[in-house]
Amino acid sequence: MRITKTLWNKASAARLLLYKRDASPPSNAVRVLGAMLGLQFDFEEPDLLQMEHRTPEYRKINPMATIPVLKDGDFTLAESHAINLYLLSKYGGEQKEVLYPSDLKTRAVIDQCLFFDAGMLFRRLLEVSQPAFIGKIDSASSTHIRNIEEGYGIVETYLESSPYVAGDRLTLADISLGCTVAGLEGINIQ
Ligand SMILES: N[C@@H](CCC(=O)N[C@@H](CS)C(=O)NCC(=O)O)C(=O)O
Repeated sequence: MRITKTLWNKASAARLLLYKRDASPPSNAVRVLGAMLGLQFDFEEPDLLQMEHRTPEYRKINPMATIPVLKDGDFTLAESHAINLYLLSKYGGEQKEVLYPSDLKTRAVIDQCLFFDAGMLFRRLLEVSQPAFIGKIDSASSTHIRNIEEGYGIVETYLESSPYVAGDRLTLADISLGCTVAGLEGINIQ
């Protein structure tokens, strides 16, 4: 049998374990990169409605009490953007230079997009999806909608000057922002 990196994660026989949910944009960003790199994950799916991510046991794994979380052997890492940077650095091979080029300014613009996603765009999605998920609200408020539209406007502005958010090629920034935008598309704004 031909052993490829889809069967064995390159340079390591350790299985990758990902704590995720299917409807979670940051979890999906990790899965998209994993698929692009041919990585295999085992999955754990904490039930967020049952607050399984707020238990003392889960907080030992991730004090932030969020998904995704990656376990690579005995190494544990939370925060999708940090996880993707780690996975790309460790398993990316030739994709490293493609998805996160070493050119200082190109990389800085990608970082700008990753921080924008973590600090602004995804937060704005969470402001609606989190209370909706636990039944506190049944529709987005005008403030939610205004904030989301402003976030979309920023993405659109980036895309006015280049085909991808951080330049001429698809990078880590498109993976994270693309998954957040896909999540925003799921919000029923009327
Ligand atoms: N910036 C974090 C955001 C993680 C996050 O907030 N994930 C959500 C699910 S999509 C979560 O764990 N929510 C649980 C909670 O906030 O209680 C990342 O990119 O990993």
